[in-house]
Amino acid sequence: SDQSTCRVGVVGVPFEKGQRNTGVSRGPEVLRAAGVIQDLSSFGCDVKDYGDVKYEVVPAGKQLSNMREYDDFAACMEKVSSSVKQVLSDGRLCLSLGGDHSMGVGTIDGHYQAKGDLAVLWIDAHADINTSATSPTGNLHGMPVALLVKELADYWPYLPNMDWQVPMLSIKNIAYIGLRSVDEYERLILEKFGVTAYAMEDVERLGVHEVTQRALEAINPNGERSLHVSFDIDSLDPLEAPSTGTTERGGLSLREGVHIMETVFASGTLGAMDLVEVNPLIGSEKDVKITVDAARQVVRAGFGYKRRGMPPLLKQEIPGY
Ligand code: Z70
Ligand code: MN
Ligand code: MN
Ligand code: MN
Repeated sequence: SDQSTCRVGVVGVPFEKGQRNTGVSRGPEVLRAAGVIQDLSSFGCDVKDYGDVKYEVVPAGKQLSNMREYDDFAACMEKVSSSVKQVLSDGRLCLSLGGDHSMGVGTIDGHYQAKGDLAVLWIDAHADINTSATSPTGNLHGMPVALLVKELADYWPYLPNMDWQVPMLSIKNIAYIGLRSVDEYERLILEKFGVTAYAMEDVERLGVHEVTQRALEAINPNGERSLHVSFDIDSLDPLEAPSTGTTERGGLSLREGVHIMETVFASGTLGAMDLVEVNPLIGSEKDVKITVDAARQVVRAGFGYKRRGMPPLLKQEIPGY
């Protein structure tokens, strides 16, 4: 069976300086403690934990306007990129556990370096496509997509300590699912470039299966590109994932999130997945458990777990007496 060919490398990114809430940096630790890795091995994946990314800051020597904590971001994402590239070069799929969504710059850069031209599925309540000139907050977790796409390269100032990162994605090869909180200039960018974007009303109109199929068809019609799925837990409704920094009501159900990832797995194109923005310091103990359980279900669906059940790994005979 193809179960034995499921090889995964896990990278933890305990980075939270792309936004203002303390606690997201503890995402990797709580996701591991809850059993994300055992979840995958329980149905046959060969999982290797590459540990958490560490970095040392090199001050850029000048202040970049409206990019909070830029020095830490630039230093950390260079390391994230190398780790993801290493996992993929070792012949594994890469699961990156965040951490805030600014880490998408590192994970997608590393994926590109290992696999070349990519398709990106960005599952999020937010578009994360502000530049430093359009961002209303200066928070870097609202900017990763704008840093990655070629079409917006000319809208950035020179970014010191980011020479390792060259905008490489074609904006045509990105699709969004789950949008419901998009800033004005983000909307302008999405329209100007005709970005494939399925907002919540599209999920309502078409259903989650059709939306996912159309998104994958738009960004990877022949399935020849390696697929990067960046899953922001705030894409889910706050009833399903309360422990995150920027909740937006009216989101995806957990079932819809799982269905998206099952459809992704079935496409056979997944190269790497990010699971980001789980913050165990937000909400009650129960809120954290609900959120972490939701994250685990979404992740295992992406790597091949079936809700209908999985056959036993070892003995393929029905035991008798
Ligand atoms: C807003 C900004 C954002 C995540 C919030 C919010 C962005 N558009 N991203 N939560 N994951 O600050 O740019
Ligand atoms: Mn996000
Ligand atoms: Mn978000
Ligand atoms: Mn086709």
